[in-house]
Amino acid sequence: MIICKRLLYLIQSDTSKMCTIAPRGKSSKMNLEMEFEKLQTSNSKSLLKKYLTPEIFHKLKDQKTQMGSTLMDCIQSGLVNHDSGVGIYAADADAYTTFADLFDPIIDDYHKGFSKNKVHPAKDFGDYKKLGNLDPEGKYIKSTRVRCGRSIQGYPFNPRMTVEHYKEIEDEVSKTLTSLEGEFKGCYYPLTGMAKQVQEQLINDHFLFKEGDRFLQAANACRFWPTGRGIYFNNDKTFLIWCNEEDHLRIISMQQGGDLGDVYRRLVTGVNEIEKKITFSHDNRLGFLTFCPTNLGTTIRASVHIKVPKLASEQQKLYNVADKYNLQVRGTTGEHTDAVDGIYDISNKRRLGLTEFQAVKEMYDGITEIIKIEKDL
Ligand code: ADP
Ligand code: DAR
Repeated sequence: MIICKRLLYLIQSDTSKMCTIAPRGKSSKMNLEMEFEKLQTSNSKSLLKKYLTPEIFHKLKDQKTQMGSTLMDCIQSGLVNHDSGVGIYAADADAYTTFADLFDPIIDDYHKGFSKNKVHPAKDFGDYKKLGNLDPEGKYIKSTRVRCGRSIQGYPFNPRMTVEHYKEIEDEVSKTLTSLEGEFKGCYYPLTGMAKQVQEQLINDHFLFKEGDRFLQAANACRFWPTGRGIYFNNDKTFLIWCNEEDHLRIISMQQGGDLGDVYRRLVTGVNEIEKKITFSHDNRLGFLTFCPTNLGTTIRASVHIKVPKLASEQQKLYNVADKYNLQVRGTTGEHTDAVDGIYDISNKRRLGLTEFQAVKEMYDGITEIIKIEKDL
């Protein structure tokens, strides 16, 4: 694994703020039946509660995938966090098949009509030249980002990964990325040994992922932290890769301003380069497989950091418009955060059942409408 020289002088082994999570096996000490009863009698609005009926529970509770993943491995986060929106993650690629009786209705519900007989379309990045700059005058959009997730074929997902799995994936990913050329040329920075102030600055600048939130911690997605976790980025920090955060890889293109066409061009080119060297986990029906079912299919989230003060003067008005255009509104520092200084993270909500280009185009059209509404208010 190649550690970038310029960080060597910053290296300090500060592991005080490690992501705390029970060692593997603690959650399996959770009594599955008891936790299921508690969820059933709670006022949770999660999709897990909605679709894990007693019949489905008793049918699946003793099932295991070929890699040994259990129902508990998949639902432990939703059992602990009753305020989950979804409440389930796949412990490995097979979990989507072994526990299909539970995953299928949740996937259908979240992705607004992806029934178990529906098939995700073949990968199609389309023509980036059909997208342009959403805000050429620079009045509303601070920055634009497009990301996708990828799992490496043959490896389990977080709850079933060993520390060796994390290290092997980090080695394969860092070796592959340090062979990139041109605008993608850059360095891999492991979280292990990264100085806290460097890590915090990268997080504050929206480049690096935060340490696992309670949903990921309860999903056993933070074990052995920070081992095997890290970030790659090019010299301009416009092409970045997260290693072993929520997914094995998150591939990200981002830049200041609203030129979605250029951001998308860079992402597509970068993903195609990486896919020449690493085999990704892909399913004929569900598309690219990810840890969380909300990211299946294209796994694409195209977002802008945008200020629309008139529309956002009544937050519900902004949310209503976003719903109309299948957009999701997040806070300034990402999921489960609030807007700071009126800057919202608005992105496409749909990732499954449409092509990569259609997902990004849906965001393009929605943001175009939002800016038009803001101008007319
Ligand atoms: P993801 O689903 O990609 O993991 P998160 O909501 O976890 O997204 O956000 C990850 C990081 O990316 C956060 O720091 C967030 O502020 C940042 N981010 C998301 N969209 C943009 C954007 N358009 N411009 C700048 N940073 C962004
Ligand atoms: N908070 C969890 C996950 C929702 C989707 N976000 C991801 N995958 N980062 C929930 O069930 O609400």
